[in-house]
Amino acid sequence: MALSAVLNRNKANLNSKQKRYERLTLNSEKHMNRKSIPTRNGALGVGVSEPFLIRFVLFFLSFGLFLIAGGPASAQLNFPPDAAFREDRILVKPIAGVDLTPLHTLLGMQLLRAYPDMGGLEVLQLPLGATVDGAVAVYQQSGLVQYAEPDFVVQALTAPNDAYFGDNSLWGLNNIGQLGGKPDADIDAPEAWDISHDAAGIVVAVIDTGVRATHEDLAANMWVNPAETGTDFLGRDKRFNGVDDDGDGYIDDVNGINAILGVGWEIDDHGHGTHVAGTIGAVGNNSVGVVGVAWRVQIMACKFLNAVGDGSISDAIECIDYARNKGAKVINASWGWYGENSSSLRDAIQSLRSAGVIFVAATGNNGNNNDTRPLYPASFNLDNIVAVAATTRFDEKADWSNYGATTVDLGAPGLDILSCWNSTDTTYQYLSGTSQATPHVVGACALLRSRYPSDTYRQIINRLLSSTDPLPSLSGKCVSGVRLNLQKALSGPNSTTTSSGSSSGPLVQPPSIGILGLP
Ligand SMILES: [Ca+2]
Ligand SMILES: [Ca+2]
Ligand SMILES: [Ca+2]
Ligand SMILES: [Ca+2]
Repeated sequence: MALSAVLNRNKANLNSKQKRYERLTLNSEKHMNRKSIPTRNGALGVGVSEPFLIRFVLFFLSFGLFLIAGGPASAQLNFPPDAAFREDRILVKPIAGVDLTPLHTLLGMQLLRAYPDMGGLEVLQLPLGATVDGAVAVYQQSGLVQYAEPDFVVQALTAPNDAYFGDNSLWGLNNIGQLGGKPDADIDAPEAWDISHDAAGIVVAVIDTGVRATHEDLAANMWVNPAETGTDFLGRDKRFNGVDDDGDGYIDDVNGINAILGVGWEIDDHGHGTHVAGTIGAVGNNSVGVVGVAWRVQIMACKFLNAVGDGSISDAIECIDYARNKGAKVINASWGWYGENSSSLRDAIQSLRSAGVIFVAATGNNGNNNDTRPLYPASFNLDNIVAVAATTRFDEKADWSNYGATTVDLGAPGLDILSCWNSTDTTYQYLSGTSQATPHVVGACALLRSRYPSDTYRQIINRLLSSTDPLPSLSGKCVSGVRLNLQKALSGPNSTTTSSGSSSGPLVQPPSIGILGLP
């Protein structure tokens, strides 16, 4: 019987904390004979030794107290006050070789997802009445996990926007001083496009609110899952046959997934993801709308942020896993949160290194110093993360853009960026934020990966960070003190490496100016 059921049944009969304690102890002991501990293939990894039983009684009791009291009265956990998390899930990573199944069963926890490529990371559903604090404490105290943590909530990083239409100047790509801006405060896109404007073979995952895949300036550049197209043995179109043709757990996942609902088709009910997608890769030279940094690219839409721009770590991880499995080489993460450092999200991003995936993350819109107040995932110290601040049409750091001399890599245009919008197939809108700066860098990464296919992810990132425009406004505000310059980045020599391009480099500190050799 699930622990929660045992405790809930007993709850009605208890009328004092002391009695609760005694009764719980009894109930716990009742479950502590050897026959009642489920095992499977030497499960629990430690056998049923006496010290283990004692430890088990302790955390069993601990969990029970959390269930009854409904709060973290005796918890040793100390989540930041601004850390929001889902109340129905936690994430745990077992010690290598340990099967947590018997423990899950005993506690009434349901295994929702498991990720072998992320060290066996698991997403667990709590039983009715259990608290996150209690569940995390029980797993931590079990001695069977590397960590257990809440499923924190993250948010889209768009600053308050003043939406308007009519000014079609994409100043970030080419600034000729429109609207009083500073000429050439841009990424020199037209000059770059003389060198390269297509990344048709590169899959870029937009892990966000979804993407309006039918938008006139995006449809031709949406990634299409090859295993969910064509016709099945009954002659039906695999895109709509209601069958999971490639057995990946998602029915008809043609352009991506909705990890919130666990379904294979997604819509953007917010707009943020569609906007990001347009900056990366709105179709170029098609006589409509805007133009992405890459004219041709494959945009994979992985939705985990809801209609108000909130999403959970567990759903972000599901998107990361999907993107890697489906061959994405660059990921756009225009979201984040302050507070607790999530080990599971860090593990998920680290797992991308072996597949050579670059993870580009927004740094936040509160004018904060991320060196002293980290914003994750941008602030994780992983060498496949590029953290992006926002610049203006004057080549200033946007005053609301976060910064960090050691935790932010470079700047890119992020103020008043025009791109595709989700309301109709012909709608465009201005938005501002590090969310809008990030996809400029993602588009650049896509073009770089296409132009230098034998480069490792670190070599691509080094090209990005070493061939740039130094800005006084970013000096001391980020690692490189520079703004993206697409033309310079694409002008580098061919790689001298003989590697496959998917190999990973060593885990190192974020690149320093000395390593990068600024021009
Ligand atoms: Ca220019
Ligand atoms: Ca499928
Ligand atoms: Ca199908
Ligand atoms: Ca266009």
